[in-house]
Amino acid sequence: MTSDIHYLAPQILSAIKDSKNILLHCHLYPDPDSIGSVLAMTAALKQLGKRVTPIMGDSEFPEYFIDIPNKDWFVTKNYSQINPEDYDLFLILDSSGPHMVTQTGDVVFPKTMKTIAIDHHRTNHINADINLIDTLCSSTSELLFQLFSHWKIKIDKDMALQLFLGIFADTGGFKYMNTSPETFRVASELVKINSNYHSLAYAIENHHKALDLEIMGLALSSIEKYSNNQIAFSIFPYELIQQKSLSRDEASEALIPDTLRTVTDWRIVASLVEMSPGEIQVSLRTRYEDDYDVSKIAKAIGEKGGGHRGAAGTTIKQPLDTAKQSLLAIISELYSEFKE
Ligand SMILES: [Mn+2]
Repeated sequence: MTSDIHYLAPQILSAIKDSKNILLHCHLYPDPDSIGSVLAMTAALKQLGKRVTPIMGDSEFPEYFIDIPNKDWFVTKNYSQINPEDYDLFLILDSSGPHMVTQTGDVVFPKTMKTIAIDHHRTNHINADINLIDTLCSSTSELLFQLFSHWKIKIDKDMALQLFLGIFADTGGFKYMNTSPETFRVASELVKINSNYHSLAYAIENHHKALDLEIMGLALSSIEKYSNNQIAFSIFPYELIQQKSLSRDEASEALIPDTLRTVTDWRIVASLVEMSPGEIQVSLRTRYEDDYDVSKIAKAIGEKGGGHRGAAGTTIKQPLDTAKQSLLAIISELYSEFKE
């Protein structure tokens, strides 16, 4: 789905101009695209003379990104901790569904609050009042660059850095398939405004704690292979989380799908972490995006599943062994070559 930015940019701008109090949020486990797009949009709205509140959302601000400018603009609250009725406009950035607004409670949008979704996920199902969903865009940050051009917003040094790093992170440093000539053009424009991105770009890709490596090691030593070694899962049971007294954030280091994807023989890989008994977080990858679409697998199996052809995630509410079997069953149902 591609919505027409030429048609929607003026509509979104007039909704902004008509509003008095605007809400922004970061999604769960916010990445540089979530944080960068929210901070750059906050700056743009300030330029337009608007009152805007960016809330941090469900997760804490990631330590590796602490040097990003204006991070103190965030209000450390999630959607359940604010009163949505205080706002007349909610710009929902980089979030494919209500579960990315908050997972701490039901997501209800009051009638008095207009909603606008601005996103690049193919699985977006927010159904806001206005939906600018450009699935050909690498990132929400790239989409905001275009939106700001339509609105004739001046992109300052801080905004340029925020948007560049959002693009950098969502394209895996311009390696993923979502990187287009337009992505490079936008990145080039941003780097002309602020070329001082190197240390933060390095920090995005390299910010482990010693404990992270230990957890990854445990996940790596748990790999199970199926369908003639074409499918591989790493399995991290809740027992290990208890044994090591890991927080949810620490346990999420056991999600190692990108490491699994480095193995050329493995066509589809998944990392399973049992966050609590019967709650399995699943992260899926394929390096063969022409042949497989892991977002289809994620959508078919779990709650709140979604993502991209090469990378997707979901949560399965089943016991660990059942979840594993269901995942294998869905994969072979969608791709008959894996039937054993
Ligand atoms: Mn994104």
